[in-house]
Amino acid sequence: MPFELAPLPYASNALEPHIDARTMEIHHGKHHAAYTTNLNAAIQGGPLEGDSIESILSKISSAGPAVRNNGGGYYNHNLFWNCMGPNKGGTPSGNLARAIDAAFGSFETFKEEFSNAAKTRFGSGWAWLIVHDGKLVVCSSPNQDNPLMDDAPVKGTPILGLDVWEHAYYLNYQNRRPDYVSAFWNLVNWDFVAQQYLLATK
Ligand code: MN3
Repeated sequence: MPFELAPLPYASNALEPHIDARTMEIHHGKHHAAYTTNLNAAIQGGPLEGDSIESILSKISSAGPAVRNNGGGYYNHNLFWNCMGPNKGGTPSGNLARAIDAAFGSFETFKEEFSNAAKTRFGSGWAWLIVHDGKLVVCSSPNQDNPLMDDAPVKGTPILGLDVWEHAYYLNYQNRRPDYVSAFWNLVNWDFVAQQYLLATK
């Protein structure tokens, strides 16, 4: 079964005014679609065909750049769309909130650390909140790399991701990545992130 592009979990204009509909349409319908198509082409007929995306990423060091870039792009955007939603934002609750306090001291400190990771990632890449050995860690990665890759400098299971490629924000924010990062906090679907935290710590 080839990988398929899942529809966005909300309308393309649902994240306005924080992320505009045109950006979402191009980002999902062109960029994410291309990663999906190109991943399928890159693994077709090879030893990775039929593997789960997590399994492919866990042995990415022995795959070529087409599998790395498109496999990362496929996985990262699936997570990213689900990490956001209309009328979200606010703060996490329950076990996730306690884990954030334990790891960072407070939610505000966590937000600052994650925002800094997003703002200071040079060029194209991602900021992450991951579970590493049962603990929460903030990190970032270049290009479409992610912490599930076996050769990542910081490894773990991503539970929240923010795309800081220019294609994610340039139409609306141009060079103002910090404004886009600030706006992201109005969109975070903490229920989804809490589910991912539960799965990653089971
Ligand atoms: Mn992107």
